[in-house]
Amino acid sequence: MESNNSSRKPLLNEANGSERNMCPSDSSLDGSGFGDICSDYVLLGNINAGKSTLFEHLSSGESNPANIPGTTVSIQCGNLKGIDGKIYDTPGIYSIFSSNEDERASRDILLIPQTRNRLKGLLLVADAKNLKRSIAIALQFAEYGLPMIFDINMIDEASSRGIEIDIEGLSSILGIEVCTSIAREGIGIEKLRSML
Ligand SMILES: Nc1nc2c(ncn2[C@@H]2O[C@H](COP(=O)(O)OP(=O)(O)O)[C@@H](O)[C@H]2O)c(=O)[nH]1
Ligand SMILES: [Mg+2]
Repeated sequence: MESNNSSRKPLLNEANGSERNMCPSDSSLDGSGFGDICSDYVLLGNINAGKSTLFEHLSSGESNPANIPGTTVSIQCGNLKGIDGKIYDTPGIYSIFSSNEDERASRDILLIPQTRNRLKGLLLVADAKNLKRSIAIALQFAEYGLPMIFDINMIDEASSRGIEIDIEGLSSILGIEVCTSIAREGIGIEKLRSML
């Protein structure tokens, strides 16, 4: 992947730009009563990318199911370890356009006022062996106008298959922060936590 094209327009820069569709100064508009505290993150990504494993590392104490109206899907919510705020673990998604209940829940959590008004950003979890699919999802979620962090997980499996990833190049092309992890071994977690 090229990394030296500084004139390239970042694909996702609007997601991390100044026009964030978040933290309304007057939360009474939707009656959520949460104020304008934006501290929470939603883990999103393909199935088996390592979201739940990361959730275990990033959260502390008990997790509880979040209530998403109109769905019986369980989305776990926990407190971020060492940081004020919460983190949500969502079901795997292939596309924001999918209509199955699991994938709808992963989208709807970004829309309902109770959660949306407190979101600081999205944590996209990618399987290093299937980056294209995860980048496609990141591009779709950019539509929500929320800041994103792109974590490339399973780099152990990718490197054992000879897959090399230009992290800086990808970060520059996407216009968002990119980090790597081996969630199963707890590697990369502190770096990721420092980015939240
Ligand atoms: N090799 C490897 N396996 C991982 C890594 N992270 C998670 N796993 C494993 O991948 C499987 C799916 O992980 P999970 O967290 O359930 O994925 P989710 O579907 O995105 O929530 C589990 O067996 C994890 O132990 C990693 O970085 N490397
Ligand atoms: Mg999971």
